[in-house]
Amino acid sequence: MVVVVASVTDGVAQAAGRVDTVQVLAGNTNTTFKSTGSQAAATLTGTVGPGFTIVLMKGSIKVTSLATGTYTIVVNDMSSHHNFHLTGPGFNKATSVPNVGKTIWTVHLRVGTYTYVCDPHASFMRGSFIVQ
Ligand SMILES: [Cu+2]
Repeated sequence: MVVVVASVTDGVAQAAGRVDTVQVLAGNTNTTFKSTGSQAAATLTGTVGPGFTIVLMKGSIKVTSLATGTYTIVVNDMSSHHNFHLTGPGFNKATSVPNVGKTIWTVHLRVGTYTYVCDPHASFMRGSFIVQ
């Protein structure tokens, strides 16, 4: 398992754990993580609620860009009024709105744009990231 704890400060990436490549592009807003196929899937964490917030993180960093590959996504649905719905090339899964709790997905990310929303509030509870 790859455990990544990374922070980016003034363009300097600091990582603890086994990281094959940490590539920092244009400061702290465009960070690409890459892991090799011989390792277990890296873990992303999606969180929706309890308020009107939805986010996908890798460690302490909001995901904006990822390398292709297999990832484990742990979704924490913390509200019976929201859900977490991820769509993109080859993937379309959602948690239910009334249910709360943890859901784990395995996703094979392909080149393209992935978007996550809360379906009842998709106009403003949303985010996206690119896979390249
Ligand atoms: Cu919502």
